[in-house]
Amino acid sequence: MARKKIALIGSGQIGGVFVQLAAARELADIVLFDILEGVPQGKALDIMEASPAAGHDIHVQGTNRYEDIEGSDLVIVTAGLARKPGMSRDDLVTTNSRIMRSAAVAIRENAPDAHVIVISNPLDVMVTLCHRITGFPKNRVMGMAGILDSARFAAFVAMELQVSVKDVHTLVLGGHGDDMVPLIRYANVNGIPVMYLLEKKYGAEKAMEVMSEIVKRTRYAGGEIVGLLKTGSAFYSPATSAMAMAEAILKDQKRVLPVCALLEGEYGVNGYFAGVPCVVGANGVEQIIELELNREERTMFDESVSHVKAMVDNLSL
Ligand code: TXD
Repeated sequence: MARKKIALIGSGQIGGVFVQLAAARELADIVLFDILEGVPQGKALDIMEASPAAGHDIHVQGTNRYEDIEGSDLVIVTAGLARKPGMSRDDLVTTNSRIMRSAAVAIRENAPDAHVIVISNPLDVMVTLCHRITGFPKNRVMGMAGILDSARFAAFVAMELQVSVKDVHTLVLGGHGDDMVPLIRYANVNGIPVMYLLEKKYGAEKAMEVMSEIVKRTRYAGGEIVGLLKTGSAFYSPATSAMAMAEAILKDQKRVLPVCALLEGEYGVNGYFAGVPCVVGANGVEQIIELELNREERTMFDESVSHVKAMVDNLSL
């Protein structure tokens, strides 16, 4: 059986880390595309030259020609500007929308049967554009943000409780913005509610204060890294989060993952993308799982989605 084929549209910080992670897993042959001449070719050659030491037998090609993504099973879009200090994700919309329009047309023309994972920001808007312009069915176009945001939430919980990250499970829903919705009620350490463990450690009142700080840090985690790096945004954690989605699709893993998916009535939302728990497998977004949200969670979710709606409704196609 021929190896699967992944195309990266955008060979920058996230694209480069993703390729190394995918090569280490021998997940698929990979085509790295970028408009910068030399960058995709150089990174591809570097990964190929690492292969004897790394022990991975996959082929990685760098290109500036969209034609070379032909027949990809999976396309991952990271093309676009990243934030600089002081910028919001929304500040990227004009430039990255133009980039997404060209990328989506190229995907439609060269990889018409591919699944597409969009990473570029503002994520919820970019995945909407990609879906509209490719015309692909909703199960084959998805955005990566919820896994990253949930991982950040879990990392901060693990740091606070000093437990293994392997045992911390969290969910963040809604848009990939500062109003994202970390679900405190669902946060657990191998089934033990995080709030129970925080209350044991601090008592009820301080436990809520500690959790509020964790939620706040989760919401602003992207900006925290942009402020530290000054030259761009996070790339290890986004690339690793996208890998979970890519692997779930290419290995038909039926993972339950927070994914930016097109809602058509679920959660009371119709015709907009938002981060919700999904079953991800060979057919992409195979199922959307509807949670029972309490009043506070529903209010936060609706507020987060209304921000996405405002951005999307301002788009021309
Ligand atoms: O969780 C999430 N979804 C976010 C996504 C997490 C972190 C970063 N997020 C966004 O991903 C970020 O705000 C950016 O919009 C994208 C990519 O971030 P990255 O850090 O990889 O940016 P780079 O290093 O600038 O890489 C972008 C590449 C760069 O090599 C450009 O030359 C290329 O995109 N680029 C293009 N490629 C193809 N086609 C066009 N038109 C194009 N324009 C730029």
